[in-house]
Amino acid sequence: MTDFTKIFQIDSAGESLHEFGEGHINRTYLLKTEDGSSYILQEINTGVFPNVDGLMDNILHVTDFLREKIAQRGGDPRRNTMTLIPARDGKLYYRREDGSCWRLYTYVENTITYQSFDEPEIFEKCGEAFGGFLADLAEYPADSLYEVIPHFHDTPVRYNNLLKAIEDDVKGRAAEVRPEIGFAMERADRYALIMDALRDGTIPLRVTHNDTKINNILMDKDTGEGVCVIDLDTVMPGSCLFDYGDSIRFGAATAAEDALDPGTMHISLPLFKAYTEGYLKGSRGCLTEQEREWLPVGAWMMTMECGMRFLSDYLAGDTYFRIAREKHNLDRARTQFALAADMERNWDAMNRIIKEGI
Ligand code: GN1
Ligand code: MG
Repeated sequence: MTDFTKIFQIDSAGESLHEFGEGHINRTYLLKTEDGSSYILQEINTGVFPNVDGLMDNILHVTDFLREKIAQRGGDPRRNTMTLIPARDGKLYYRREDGSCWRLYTYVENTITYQSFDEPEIFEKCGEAFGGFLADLAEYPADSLYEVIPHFHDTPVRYNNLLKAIEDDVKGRAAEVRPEIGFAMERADRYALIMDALRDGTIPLRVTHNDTKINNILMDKDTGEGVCVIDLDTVMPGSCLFDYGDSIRFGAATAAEDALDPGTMHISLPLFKAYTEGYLKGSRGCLTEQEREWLPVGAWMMTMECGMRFLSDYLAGDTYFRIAREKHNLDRARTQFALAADMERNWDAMNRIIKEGI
């Protein structure tokens, strides 16, 4: 095994190294060292994140800020946010001779992550954790953040990228996905809703996480409480509707993101309700009335957007999201569109739940 003590500021040699987690972009490993400590080692996807210095500066500044906030409210800064371990040369990551970039975090012990669950109580805790993340960063100077992936949740831009991928049709796959293309096109007049509201100030620009899948929260194995929000790569200025919406997309769904049968994909209203309650509690009253009212819009928008991103990547030949099987990205796109359609069918019920929570 590589001698990690020569690369990062750790003193004990590696004992085991295993691939870890479910991310589609970076590669993640669990490193255990001889002194019994554990670390998260990640290879940063430099195709997706070409400016690694900008990315890592963001993470350092945001975690420094969070550490102070957490300490102020009596939390444990070593467990409630991520701790980077610098490389031997003092940099925040290590660039290998082959150009690959690696970073090391301490591992937060006694925690688990969920891919799915049926218990609303767990999802409510996730909502509380992501709501807390929003509230903790409410005073962070958004302008100082480097925009890691411009237009990340700009749904009209994502739609245009889809149109471009259809036009290019580099793999000759467009003919096979006509129904999916039609589904995305029929809804095109709604994609600018959130971006327009951000631009005209109807809803505020905030510092947001932007990738709030439930597997991006570490939960305490014993108490079930959310311990730490992870995967800070896409922390950028955005809307809380992105964060809330992406969690609903992933967690309030009755099937996995890549389920083979989109017919099994529905919105679970009990899970939707539980997350909403947790998010409103965790965000400690910082949401405006308009933001609260538009929470279902966020859920629908993030689901459509993610479906369009998967579909675009399928058409482009699977160059962005890591796939484990043929048509993986098409399966993902189909589940997302099925979920968005089911949200449309349950639109009144979703809105009623939000109203009751206000
Ligand atoms: C990617 O890396 P991971 O799995 O946390 C993607 C998200 C998507 C998600 C879909 C940087 O997240 O935007 O919503 O896949 N991250 C990036 O599962 O593009
Ligand atoms: Mg991610």
